[in-house]
Amino acid sequence: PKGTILGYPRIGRRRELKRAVEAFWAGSIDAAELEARAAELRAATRERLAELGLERTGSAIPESFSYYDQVLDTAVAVGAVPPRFTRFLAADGEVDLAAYFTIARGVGDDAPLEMTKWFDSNYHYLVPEIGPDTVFELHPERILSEFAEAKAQGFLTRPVIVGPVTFLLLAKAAEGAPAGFRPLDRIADLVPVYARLLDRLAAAGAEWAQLDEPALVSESFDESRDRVLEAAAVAYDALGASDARPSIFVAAPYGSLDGALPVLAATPVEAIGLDLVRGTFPAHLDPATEESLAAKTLVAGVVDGHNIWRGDLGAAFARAEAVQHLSNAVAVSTSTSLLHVPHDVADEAALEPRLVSWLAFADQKVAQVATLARGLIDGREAIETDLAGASAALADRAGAAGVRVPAVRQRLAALAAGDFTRASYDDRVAAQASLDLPELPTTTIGSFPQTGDIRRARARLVKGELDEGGYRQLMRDEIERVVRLQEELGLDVLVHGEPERNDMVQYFAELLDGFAVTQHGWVQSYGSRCTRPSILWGDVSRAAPMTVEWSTYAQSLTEKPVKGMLTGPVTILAWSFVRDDQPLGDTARQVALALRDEIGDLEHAGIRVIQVDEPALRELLPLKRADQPAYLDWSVGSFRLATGGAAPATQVHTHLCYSEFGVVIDAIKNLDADVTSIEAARSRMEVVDDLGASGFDHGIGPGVYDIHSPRVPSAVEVQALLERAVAEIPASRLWVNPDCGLKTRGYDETVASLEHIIQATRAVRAELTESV
Ligand code: THG
Ligand code: ZN
Repeated sequence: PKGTILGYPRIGRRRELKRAVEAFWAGSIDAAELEARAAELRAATRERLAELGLERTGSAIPESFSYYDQVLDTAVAVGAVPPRFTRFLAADGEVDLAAYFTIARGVGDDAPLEMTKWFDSNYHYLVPEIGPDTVFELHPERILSEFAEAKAQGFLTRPVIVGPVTFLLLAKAAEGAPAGFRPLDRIADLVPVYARLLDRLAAAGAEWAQLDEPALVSESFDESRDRVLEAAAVAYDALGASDARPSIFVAAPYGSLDGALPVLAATPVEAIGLDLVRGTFPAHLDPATEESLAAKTLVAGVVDGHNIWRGDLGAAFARAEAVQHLSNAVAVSTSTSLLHVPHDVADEAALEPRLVSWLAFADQKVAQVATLARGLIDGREAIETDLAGASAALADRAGAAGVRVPAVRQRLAALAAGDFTRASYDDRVAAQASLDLPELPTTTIGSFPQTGDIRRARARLVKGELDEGGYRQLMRDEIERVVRLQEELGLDVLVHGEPERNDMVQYFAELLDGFAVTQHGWVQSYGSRCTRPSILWGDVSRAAPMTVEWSTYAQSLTEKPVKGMLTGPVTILAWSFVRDDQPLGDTARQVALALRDEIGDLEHAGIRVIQVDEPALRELLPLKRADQPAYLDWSVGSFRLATGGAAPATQVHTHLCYSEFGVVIDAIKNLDADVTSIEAARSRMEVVDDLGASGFDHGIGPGVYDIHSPRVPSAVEVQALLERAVAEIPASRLWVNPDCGLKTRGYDETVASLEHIIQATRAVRAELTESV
């Protein structure tokens, strides 16, 4: 085929899969019903993709469905299920749906697979656990049945699976593996299982299989590049050598293959997918590589799969044409799976039509691919109207009011170095003594449980069943309850609990100029959980204070300091769809200035502690080392710009979570926050050592309660974590807090856990007093 996509959203246009999966978990539908609904969704997806212009029988349509996560699917397909879950499997090792979700979600004391970010996206995958003794064993049932299901529907589709190199690089060493063991050590044992899978697919009639190898574009793994390339060579030479197999398409989204391109070119794989949006094609190729590539299909990923802009279709076509001299088999595709974008802009009746004309969600991207494919076959003239339409939309967007706002630009242009710097830390500590906090101050990260009542109130407000005044009163009542609870518990720095926020980014996007929000633009974040990223389309500014009313109301209820709660500029960008017509750093500084004004207003209203969360600081770190310094410069700079106007007496906190922060420790230091709370409970406080080693010398609150699990830690357990922290960090700089916000937890476990945290803190305070 001349046009394809690397993957399609699987959650459903109206989140049908989320609903079905959650109904299955709740016991209200059985496995057969879940299977039936999923099959219906898959069938509708195939029909839709054909309707949008992908060939029905040309292996153009990927089988990229997953009930939860594609990395888990791959682990299950190769039999890499951690021993703690084997008791849930059938006698022959097959993983039924109930077992599959148990591995994803854990049960009792058996922790689920760890979850972490998928490349530089807001999608989270489950981390396979691989040890020296992991037995790889093929379980192709689901892959084969979905392919057969498509065939019965009249489609010849292309099965998609995570490739062996990426699979092992994304895995972590299983518990008990000897020091120095790396999952990649097992490549030679794993590849034969993939070979058998290919064999089975060929027997089932598959003509192509897609193996996703995004790890080949990344330098962010704890493995040398040489070893990674060697593994790729060994794996694809071996897979290519098998005699009964479909053609192999290795897809490499999220960046440039660089040195991995000659390596893949030298293997027998039939097609290579290049991300020509985020990545580039090497300027020079050695003659051997040129010769091998000429015999392969080059799949030019020229339609951006990771954002929602309609973009410059003519330029995309030119990029596809530019690789045509390298091979006479060039196809166009999306640069990445469309997993990262919502289904269809046509569902957004409430968006400005003009904005809609600038956008392309998954279905529009598929249509763009089909158009470009037609252009490759029939020539540019055949698609000239489509290219002109996209260009006109782009020109319209560039000139539209709000895209460039002179006042915002002038303010940005007038920034000086001093705007990024606060008083010295020592002066700030002295000024903040008036907060009169005890040793080991206790606090929470910001949100309290979002109860059904809170969600229902918001839903009623949106539907017009509750007026603004009634809604505000309900939120104030909730804030009062949360403040009273914290006083009873004995916390030192309180929060208002954020009942008024649907999402920590969307809340701000709805209030800032330059953003639009969608009604149905859901994107899978992990498992059945979705977010609705906002669209940052224009220059950003703040029309009015955004949080002051709630924070000052909370502060009016108590003598204890209440933290003002803001989301930082990097996280606002990371969790939105961001304009692609200017450097991210410029956009981040616009957001930072809006937050800076908010901080000023909070200070004037008497708020003395202000937290600016940056959980996504690590997420946007570029995959290539060479690009990282520039990123760290603008990301850290934007945080400092947001907080740089705070008075010395205002205590600035930040919070980081969802990632391994070891690689960005210096950046965390450079944020220059007075206090940093950071996820640490699951990693047994490793980050404390990293921060200690880096010379970090400001306040630090390593999380002592893993809020991602319903488990309530005992006071003894928390005390042990705190004792470990006190051994590393002077007590004068140590804070006590959970790992993250409490919004996904219930009240019972929240209250119990916070009680234990307070008890443990009191015990450690007493130990410290004794030892003086
Ligand atoms: N907001 C945004 N992105 C995020 C997080 C967030 N990315 C990282 C991390 N947190 C991902 N975690 C979650 C946790 C919960 C939910 C989504 C992502 C969630 N979503 C609701 C659901 O799917 O039912 C919908 C929420 C809503 O109604 O808006 O619970 O916090 N942007
Ligand atoms: Zn967090």
